[in-house]
Amino acid sequence: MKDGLSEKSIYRKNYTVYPWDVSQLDIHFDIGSETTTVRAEMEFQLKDGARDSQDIVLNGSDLQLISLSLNGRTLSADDYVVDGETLTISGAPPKSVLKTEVKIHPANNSALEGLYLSGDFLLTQCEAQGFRKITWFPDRPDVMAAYRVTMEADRSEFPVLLSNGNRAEAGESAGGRHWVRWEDPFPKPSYLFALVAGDLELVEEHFTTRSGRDVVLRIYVETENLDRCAHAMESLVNAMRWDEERFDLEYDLNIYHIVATNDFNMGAMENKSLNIFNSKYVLARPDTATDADYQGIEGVIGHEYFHNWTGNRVTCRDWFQLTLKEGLTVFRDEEFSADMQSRAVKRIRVVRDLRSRQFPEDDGPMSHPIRPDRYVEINNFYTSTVYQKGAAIIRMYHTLLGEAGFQKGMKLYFERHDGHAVTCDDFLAAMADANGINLDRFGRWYSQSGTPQVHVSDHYDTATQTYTLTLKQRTPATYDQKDKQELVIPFAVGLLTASGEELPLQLETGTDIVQGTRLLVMEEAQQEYSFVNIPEHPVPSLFRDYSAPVKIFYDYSAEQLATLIAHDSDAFVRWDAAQRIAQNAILEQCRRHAKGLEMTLDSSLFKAFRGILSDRLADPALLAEAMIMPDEDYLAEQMEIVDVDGIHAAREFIRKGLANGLKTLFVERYNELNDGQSYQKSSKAMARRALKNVCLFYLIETDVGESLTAAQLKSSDNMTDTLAAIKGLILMESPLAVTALSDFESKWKTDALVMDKWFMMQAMKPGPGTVNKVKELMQHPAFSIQNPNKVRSLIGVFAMLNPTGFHAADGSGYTFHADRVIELDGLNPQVAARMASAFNRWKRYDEDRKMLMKSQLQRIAAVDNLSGDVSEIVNNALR
Ligand code: 7ML
Ligand code: ZN
Repeated sequence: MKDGLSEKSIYRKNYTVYPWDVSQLDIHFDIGSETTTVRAEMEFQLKDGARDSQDIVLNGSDLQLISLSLNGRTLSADDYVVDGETLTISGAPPKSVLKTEVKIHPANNSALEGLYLSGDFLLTQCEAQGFRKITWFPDRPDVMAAYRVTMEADRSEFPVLLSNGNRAEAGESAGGRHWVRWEDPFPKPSYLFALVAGDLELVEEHFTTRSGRDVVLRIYVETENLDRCAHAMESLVNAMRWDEERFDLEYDLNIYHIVATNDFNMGAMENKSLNIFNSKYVLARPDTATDADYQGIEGVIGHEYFHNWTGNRVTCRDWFQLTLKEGLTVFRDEEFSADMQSRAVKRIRVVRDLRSRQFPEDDGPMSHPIRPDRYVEINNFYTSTVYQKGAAIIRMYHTLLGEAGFQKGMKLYFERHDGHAVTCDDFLAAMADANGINLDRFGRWYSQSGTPQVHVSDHYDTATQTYTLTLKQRTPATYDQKDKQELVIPFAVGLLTASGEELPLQLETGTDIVQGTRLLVMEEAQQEYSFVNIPEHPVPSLFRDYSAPVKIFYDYSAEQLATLIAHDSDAFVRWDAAQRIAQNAILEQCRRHAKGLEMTLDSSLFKAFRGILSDRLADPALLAEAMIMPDEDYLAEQMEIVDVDGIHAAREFIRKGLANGLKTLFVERYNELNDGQSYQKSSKAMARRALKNVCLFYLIETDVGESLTAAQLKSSDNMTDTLAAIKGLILMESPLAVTALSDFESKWKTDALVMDKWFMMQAMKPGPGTVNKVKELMQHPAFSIQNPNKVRSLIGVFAMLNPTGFHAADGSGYTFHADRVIELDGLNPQVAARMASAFNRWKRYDEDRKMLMKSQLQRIAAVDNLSGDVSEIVNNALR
């Protein structure tokens, strides 16, 4: 291939065992921001008692080598070969001790991988391959060693010195310096190593595990953030208790540290006993963080904690197995959130996220199975597919086996593999063996990319009172894979009468009768299910609880959807029915808009909204979800050729029509929920705010919008209401938006996380003019292109959440964005690659936009010394 991706690719099929065991790593850090000296001593032992000498291959990147010695002998330049990122020492004896010394330069590390500087403190990020930027080492997850870490630094500059495991020893050294030694009793792969050095403060709590172990929990932050840690701490305690109760898993050390940083490429990192978090997922106070932020913190704190068993105690053999730990841990954090908040609301949010992020990814140039077959840059595979679809696949085991069967599988998985680096096949085998079933065909989910389509048709036979559902599955070809196989698809179904009563389900082929939901398991391309004793043509309630990550096709009538919304017992199905009505209505108006016809309002959508707005029994959070219209990107996915402006116009038209047509109901509900009570953190209060702000989002289209919004802004005592109000004013193009934004700015200008929201609100404003605003905001003192959160809030939000801005017809959004990708590539390739993926769907637009996007992709691809990260994304997109 001309783009060079093939030669640079690493293939899953080429995995080989590392020939050495590395039992012990003793590592010494002489800490300084400009230069840190790293001395390492490691014991190499040939596997299986092999007697012949062998090469030792190590990984390293950007290291200044000072010295290298093997078994006490200093090596000279002709004793080893450095080739790119590997160093090979040939013919090492079966038992060898290697000593290395390197210098690294944290303050110059803008890629935020390895050891780097954040504010005044130093920290590390090693997953996936950052350890090689710290020292020469076999930097691969199947090499697990016991770490002893000694850190030495100036006491006043770096009073806090942290690493994994237990604090073993500490002392003073000359010249105002001090040192601390940490020992981690659990052997671990290098990607779980972490170190933090700086002047941080902490909040502390204790947790007693079920077996009576006292664990000290500490959250380290910069001084000004000490009053924003309470929610994270509470979430951690809840996560620890939940994992004991639901998964029978207990924490295994006496110490658990979390450190928050403003400079982080990802969400957080599960380093053994020293989690490092993007501050966005730790810090919260009612006036600085929204309800979504609070829920995000709970989920991510849970996620990193749950990795201690699913990821750390049992880790991945190689990076192709990433979903082994990530899919499983996302499943666990989803379940944790579901148990802590509302299960139904959590499920709906997960499905929305999967559909609007993972489905397009799987249908685009980066399509890959949850266990990929090849990669150029592993950092590009921390994807929605590996995480979210991976979790959906774990959820299917759970659906097929039930909670008890699933837990039996987990138990066997830990019995077999605790302390080891294993594969997805090992997980599947544990689930199968523990339950005495064969899951071989289910295993295809690991190797097949693309979103399966399930087409459902039905037939009712009045004479025999039999109702037959015919399911056909088909996975369309993807960029990476032409031929597709049949998958195992759990299909949870219920049948309703026209008036909404649930029918007892008896299959023609069996005698048992199920009241409610029946779980069927589809395995073939086409399958028929006949239900007997069905008195009328029923309304099918399909894929209850979204029982498989597939696209569902069934030609529902408006009446059937109305029945489901009003009566179905399954919250996902009710929500999905409402989404279908909204989607049909918007796409229909979009077609009229394209033909130059006047847009009209759909009566079934009106009816559905009237019902939702009059419902005083359902959870307000669920009602809110039902009224949130499908987002513009999701709607774009439903079109042959994306009509950016048409989708926007149609969506706005419908919002305005509903708002004005049902104004009285919206106002009534809004006023009811806007009860003047002071802020509370409870999920009930969050649910009420969610519904209130969805009502407001409609009401801004009416003549009372501005006054309601202004009043809400004035009286708000929390960030959720404040942000909803300012966003409303911006969307209304109210003159009040200008003062609201500048008041917000003066109040929060020195607060990094809150300013992210300020950038985000402005980057999201629809329309072709926003690109100029974004350019201007890049000059703002609170913006920095070096900070990933800032880049995501301003540039990322503009490119990915503002379709009418990014896709401005003159191409100005594209040019601007490509400039940013190129600029970022020189600083932080990981973040640059994420940004570059905004162009991935270019082939789905009209000819003009296609050409404009393509030429920007080509311009990026032609940059000298382009990183492998960005090169993989843009060359894939151009293929
Ligand atoms: C997913 C993470 C990474 C990358 C965190 C980095 C992690 C790798 C790390 C769900 C919830 C919170 C964070 C993440 C996420 C992309 C996403 N091991 O723990 O998976
Ligand atoms: Zn994770």
